[in-house]
Amino acid sequence: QTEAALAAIVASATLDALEAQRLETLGKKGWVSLALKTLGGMSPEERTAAAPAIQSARAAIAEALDAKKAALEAAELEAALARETIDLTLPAQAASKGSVHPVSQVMDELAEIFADLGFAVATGPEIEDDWHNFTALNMDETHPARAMHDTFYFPDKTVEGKDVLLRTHTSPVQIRSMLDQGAPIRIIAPGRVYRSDSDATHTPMFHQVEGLVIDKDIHLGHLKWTLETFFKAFFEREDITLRLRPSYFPFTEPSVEVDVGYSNEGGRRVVGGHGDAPGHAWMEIGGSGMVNARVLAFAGLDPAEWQGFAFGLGIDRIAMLKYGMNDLRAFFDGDPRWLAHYGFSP
Ligand code: FA5
Repeated sequence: QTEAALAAIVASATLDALEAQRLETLGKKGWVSLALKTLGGMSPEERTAAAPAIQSARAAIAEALDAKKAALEAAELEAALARETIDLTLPAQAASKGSVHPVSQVMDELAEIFADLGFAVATGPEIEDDWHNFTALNMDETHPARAMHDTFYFPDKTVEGKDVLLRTHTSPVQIRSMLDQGAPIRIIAPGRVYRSDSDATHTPMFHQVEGLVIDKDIHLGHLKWTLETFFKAFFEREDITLRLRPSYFPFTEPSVEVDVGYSNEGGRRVVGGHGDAPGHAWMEIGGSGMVNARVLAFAGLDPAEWQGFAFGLGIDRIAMLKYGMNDLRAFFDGDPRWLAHYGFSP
């Protein structure tokens, strides 16, 4: 029986066939294992007589199984290597890599510049409630400015009795920051905002960066210095000129719109110089002002003790200015040729 088993092992052509042989001999119910078990029930004399034959059969079979297994595995490896030969002369497939999007690039840059000025980055939810997006910013239910925001509402959805919407600006982060951390505050809040609006200079999703400074004795001069210092660093030019134009926002008083001087060079807008100088003009890039006392009160701060300024800039607009792009919608087409044209390829 041992001879037959050894022959069958040697004849096994595959690892599966070999495993079947192992089960038949040394497996739990294999005949060798069963024979070994019978030794326990024998008298000492019988055992001395029978044991050596069974032990040597077991050893011979185990050895044969090991040797055949090694041989079969080696053969399998050889076959696999032969099958998987790589033809190094074939041309490689071109792999295209992604790159950082201009908007992300600008967000990183502005966070870095404001970090140097001592500003931390704050965030808030893109799905906002009516109270943070409007009411606490001094726009109650009947305020006409609400209509100007072209808001995307979630129909039939309320949270704690408040309507739910996609935030129309980053200003609700002002409220959240004041409520969360109290004063003093020095933060920027870059992020996505949504309005149902679309043409060459408006897209339904765009990006803003909010700025908020709350402290004692803060005035408009601090706002102008902060924005000027930021734009000089961002556009890497010393001749940046800002114009603060009187305006109206319910959440700031006084309110100013921020324009930056630029010139047209070969159809491309180049930031720099005084907007009233020959060949120059002003471009609006955002809103700002001193935080309205009513907003401070909504956010739990005493207006007699604290005041501050806030601004909200269109990130897509400043990215267009920096890279000389002219159609805002192209930002969101994801066309790698457009990105490569403006130098955004790896
Ligand atoms: C606001 O959103 C105010 N929250 C800004 C603010 C913050 C004022 C803090 C005072 C204090 P406005 O709607 O003007 O304001 O938008 C600000 C900027 O976002 C605009 O100047 C423009 O650069 C950009 N912007 C507005 N709508 C769009 C749009 N549809 N697509 C791209 N950019 C836009």
